[in-house]
Amino acid sequence: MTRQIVSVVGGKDVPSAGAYQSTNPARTGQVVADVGLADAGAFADACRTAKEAQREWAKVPPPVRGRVIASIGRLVEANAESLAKLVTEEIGKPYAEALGEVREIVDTCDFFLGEGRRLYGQTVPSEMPDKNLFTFRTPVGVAAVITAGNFPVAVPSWYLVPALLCGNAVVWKPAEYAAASAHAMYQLFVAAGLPDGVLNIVFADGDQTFEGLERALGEGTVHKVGFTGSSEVGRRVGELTGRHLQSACLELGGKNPMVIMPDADLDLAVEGALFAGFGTAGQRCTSLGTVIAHESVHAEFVERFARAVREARIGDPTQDVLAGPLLDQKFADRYEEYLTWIQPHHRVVPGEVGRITPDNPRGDFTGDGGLYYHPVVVDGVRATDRLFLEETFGPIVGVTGFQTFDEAVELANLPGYGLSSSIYTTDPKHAFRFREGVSAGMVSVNNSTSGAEAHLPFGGNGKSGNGSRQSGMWVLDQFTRWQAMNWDHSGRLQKAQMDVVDI
Ligand code: UN1
Repeated sequence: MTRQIVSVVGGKDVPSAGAYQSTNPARTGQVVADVGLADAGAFADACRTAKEAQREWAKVPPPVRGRVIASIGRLVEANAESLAKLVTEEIGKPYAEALGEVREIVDTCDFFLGEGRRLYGQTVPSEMPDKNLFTFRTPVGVAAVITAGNFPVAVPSWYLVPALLCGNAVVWKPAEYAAASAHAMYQLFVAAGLPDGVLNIVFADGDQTFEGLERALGEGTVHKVGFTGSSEVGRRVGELTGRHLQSACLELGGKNPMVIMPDADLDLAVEGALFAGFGTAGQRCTSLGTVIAHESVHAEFVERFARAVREARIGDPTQDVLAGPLLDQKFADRYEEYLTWIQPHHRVVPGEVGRITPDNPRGDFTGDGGLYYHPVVVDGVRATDRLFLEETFGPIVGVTGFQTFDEAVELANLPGYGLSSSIYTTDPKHAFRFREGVSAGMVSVNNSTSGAEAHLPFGGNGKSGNGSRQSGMWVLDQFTRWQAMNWDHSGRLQKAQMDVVDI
């Protein structure tokens, strides 16, 4: 039965101004949910409601808020299989991965429930006698969180959990094509004991969201924006928030490089490249963009990589496969455009390109009518090629060669993104030099570019973000602001910088 879902603000369903259908990409045409869309006015109303609710929520002692986070974790854990099944149905993510994604919400809750009992401030020495200085973390207020659908539940939890723990209210705008998964997660969060209005979910298209956000920023009802999505939209979000003197936490695209040194374990590198390039059908922000292989191992690597790609299982995401279909029709359309970036000087391996259909099968798999694509390795990309310079979101990986280590680092940084990166080497010197030289916020050694753990700082530089970090204790700086307090008990006015104590 098709689910009917609408936005929920202050605990109440919001009347819809438009409609959208979220579909199963493994069986095109099968509707997963009828989604009612809100307009800009409803978005701005949600932010006003959130601001009201936030006042009371901020008064709840942080350890008590931590207990609510603990309940969220336990509820998500108890419902992990049904939530993961829904993620698989709605975006075609293989079930084992979807379950891992749900696990990541639980990990995030486990990490932050204890933060409710810490959320430390500091005592700081004063330059004057009989005076004490302190710092406190204060909530920012209302966070508008806008998320993509490739990680429809885990990545939103990176924002929602710390934001709520820190005493903020949230208006969450998930991707429409993953609306049912987001709505199911929202219901688990509120069932754990969040008061009405503290967490609100709004489904809206991009234009209405921008307009609503602009209104809310103008009215002073949004104080932080968390955004995960493309660099292009992230730039617009950053401009908008900046114009209103608010800040955004931006987690954007990547062109994540993998450097293969001559001393690398090639089988391990192939395994890492296969998972990073074609796991999640190449639709992670941390997916592998280009392999940069030393000339002495380049040909051998490509041969082994092509063999592994040929043997990889692509198909029904409810089964044990490396990858299922692309997320949604709009991603399939964009992916077909990336395929036009392939040039005559490129060598495409294993060979088949494009959508998997009865006319263009992959072995005996004919595509089941879903948005399945052949995984493509493009060897011989040049540093000036579009395929080398721009993010592609889907199952396509470029390969290029290098001679010196410095050249490899330069190539890794050239596209101007800086999210994830990886080096395969058995020499610690090269691993640490790579870390120093690469512009990425995340560096893997002998491991895939994707698959970061939930308690490390996650985020990028350059076109991948504005330097903000999600996850772990570092994200607290996004959802709290430091407040400084001084308390003078000398009984007289002591003037800083003027009443200097001499020794
Ligand atoms: C994303 O695609 O937006 O590190 C996030 C990873 C995952 C998160 C990806 N844990 O690959």
